[in-house]
Amino acid sequence: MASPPVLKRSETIADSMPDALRQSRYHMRICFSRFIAPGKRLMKRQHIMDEVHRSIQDEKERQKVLEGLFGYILSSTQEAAVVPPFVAFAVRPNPGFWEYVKVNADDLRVDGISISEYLQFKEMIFDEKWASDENALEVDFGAMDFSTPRLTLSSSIGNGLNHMSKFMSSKLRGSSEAAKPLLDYLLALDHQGENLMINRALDSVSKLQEALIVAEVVVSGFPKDTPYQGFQQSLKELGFEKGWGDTAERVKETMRMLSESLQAPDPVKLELLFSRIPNMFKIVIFSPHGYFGQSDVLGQPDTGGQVVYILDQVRALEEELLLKIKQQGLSVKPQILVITRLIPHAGGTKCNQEVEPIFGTKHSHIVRVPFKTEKGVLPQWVSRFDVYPYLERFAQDAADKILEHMDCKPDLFIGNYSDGNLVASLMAQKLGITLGTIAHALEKTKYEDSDAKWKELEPKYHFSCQFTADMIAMNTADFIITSTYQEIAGSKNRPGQYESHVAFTMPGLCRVVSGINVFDPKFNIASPGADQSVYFPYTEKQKRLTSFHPAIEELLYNNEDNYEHIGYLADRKKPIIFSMARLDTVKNITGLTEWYGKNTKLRSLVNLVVVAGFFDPSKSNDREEIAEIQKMHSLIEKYQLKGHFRWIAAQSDRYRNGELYRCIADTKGAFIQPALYEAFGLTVIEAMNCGLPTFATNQGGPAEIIVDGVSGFHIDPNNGDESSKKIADFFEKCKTDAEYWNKMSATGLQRIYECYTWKIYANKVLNMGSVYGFWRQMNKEQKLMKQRYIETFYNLQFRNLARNVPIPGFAPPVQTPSS
Ligand code: UDP
Ligand code: LCN
Repeated sequence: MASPPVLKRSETIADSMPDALRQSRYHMRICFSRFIAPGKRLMKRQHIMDEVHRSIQDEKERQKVLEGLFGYILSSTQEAAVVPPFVAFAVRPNPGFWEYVKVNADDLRVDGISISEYLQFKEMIFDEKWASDENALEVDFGAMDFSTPRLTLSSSIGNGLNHMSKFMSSKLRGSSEAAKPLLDYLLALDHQGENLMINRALDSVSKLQEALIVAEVVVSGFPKDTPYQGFQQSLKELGFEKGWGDTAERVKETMRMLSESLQAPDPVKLELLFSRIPNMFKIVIFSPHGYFGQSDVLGQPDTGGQVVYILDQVRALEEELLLKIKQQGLSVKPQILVITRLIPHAGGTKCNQEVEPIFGTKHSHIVRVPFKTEKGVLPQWVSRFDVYPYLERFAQDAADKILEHMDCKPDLFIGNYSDGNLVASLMAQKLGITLGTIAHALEKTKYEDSDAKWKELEPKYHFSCQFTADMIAMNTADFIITSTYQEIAGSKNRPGQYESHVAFTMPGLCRVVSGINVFDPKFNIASPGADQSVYFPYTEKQKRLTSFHPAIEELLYNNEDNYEHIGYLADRKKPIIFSMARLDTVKNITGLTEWYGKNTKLRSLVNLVVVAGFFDPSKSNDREEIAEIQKMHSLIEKYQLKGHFRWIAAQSDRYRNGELYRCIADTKGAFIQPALYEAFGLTVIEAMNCGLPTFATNQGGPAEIIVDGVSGFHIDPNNGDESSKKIADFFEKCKTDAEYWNKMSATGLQRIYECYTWKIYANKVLNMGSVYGFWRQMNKEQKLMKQRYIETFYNLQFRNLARNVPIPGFAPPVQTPSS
């Protein structure tokens, strides 16, 4: 078979496209006149391909064109803005790499164009007047990034820490002068006014180097396991303070790492050194919107995996901090605060309580701060899309609370989601603290053309605020934590969530020619895990939470409808296919219900059980959820699902949920995650941890978690027939091959243990805090300049947008199902 055409490295699309068009000029003329015939429009790849099919009806001819260079260019095209006689293409040959060209449909002339020109073509479709306004606001964060190193390979994206260490070591190499930033950094280390590692006696690189040689000799004279106190005094006389290690062996190792880094820094040693430096004791994590709580909140609108993630993250970070501090030979107590919103009308949850210790930790708390308006404290829950007017005031109030709870400035801020990232950015700028951000999901990619059509969507989603907040946070962040590669740079065919912020336009508001650069080494993949004390394999019989079995039996098989479940399973011998999610459109629980309803073979093989939302639309105050509830009821009727299908209301007890996954595994069933798009998908790893074979969407994170056919299966949410067939085929195969189910269960677990645990995560994130904290200081000047640009953007753009989001009237208390 002939290999598919690829561009030579030196060739641009603009160079190669004229040849590609020339190869089949006759057909190209027809194609391009079809492209432009309906007038101005935005075409996605599929539309373009459809038009090519219609233009070249002879299959052989079409095949020839599509297998050639033109076919390759089209298959790499994400979209095309048609403004007759021009068709402007946005081509993405590889993750992170984009090129823009325009073709004149009349004479097939090709010209390379800039991002800005391409975006103007696009704007012509949505807002012609604005597109031709010479003074339309262009946003260019890239213009400030002149000294930041960049990765060059798609495959290196997300591996920023590694690259940063290389870059830093090259900067520190060569002379005492070059190594001075490291000395200054160490001299500034302290805990509550007490020096750590070194004191002012060692105020030059040469003094430090000489003292290290002597100190190593001193420490070598002690047995390896001698505690630090055994030789503390001798080191103090040389200018050394606590923080090097808890035993003679560890102190010696750390000293050697520093000596080597001062002599000739190498990235691996430098990264290791930074993983040992005592620079991290207090962390503040921001997640304003909520319900954010530890019980009775999951399944509420907007309260899903983010809360699970943060609570598990806190436990993992605290554990890792305790270990590190012990190994540093210090007796400092770490502290982690999660700052969220206090909701007076908390519907029976603890979200109206100001301070709550976090279960499973010794030193970590949730601290709640209310949203204040001119009329006073906002009493009710508001959707995450509507939180923007409250955030500035929230950031100020939260800063006071943090300083009240911590007796000194924190060492690291971590933001979560657009609102938390914005608040953390404002505070990090003000207090000069290292900032890591996490998106969980960037909304931009969830809604097609959410940028170009922002005006239409604005009343419902306020994307103008959200995308502006996202850009402010991405550019303020010292490092960005993502759960998967695809979150940053997508896959071969689909741009990543961050990548979609590289260049975009919101006609009438701003044209972003450089929002973020996915080759920036601030991007790091650190995937979360699932709490393995809750989600463990169904085979671990002695650990199984059998006390839940009667309740789970009731939940699955009781024939009466009640407030917790509707529908019933007539044949309980069949395996169960199971799904659990918030009842958002994007979770596509209604899609799964429909696939099941339509596929008679699947219905004959398995029962369907879903845990999602409520049954009564009047109980929900979330726009999307209400529509989904109504759709579920109509599907149950349409496909006569009673007897095969059980709909269980949102479940908030994670221990019971863990056992529920395992009970589904007992039926030799499977977990199905059918989302139209899923940023990561915690339920996928929960199910896999329980040993449940898993089918998950190929749109987003799960495509990376699961290796299709090896550790689970991918399903296409946009092709229900194919997906339901794939599930039915699996169960059919299990009938003839008794071992197949066990094999898929075991390979899923293996994948989890190799890649998705909280221990791996916590270690990586603390190392990021340490390395990027140092880089922040080395790169002070550039950081400051960019900061001024961000501040201007915040003041002139974001504040006005946030003011336009309506503040609701104060509502009376609401009852949630759990209250
Ligand atoms: N969850 C739950 N009860 C429900 C629905 C979901 O406890 O009724 C939990 C689920 O176990 C998982 C989280 O909420 O821990 C959902 O996370 P995921 O990443 O799958 O989706 P998100 O809701 O964050 O979009
Ligand atoms: C938000 C989402 O949408 C999920 O995909 C993630 O798993 C969750 O947050 C935790 O990061």
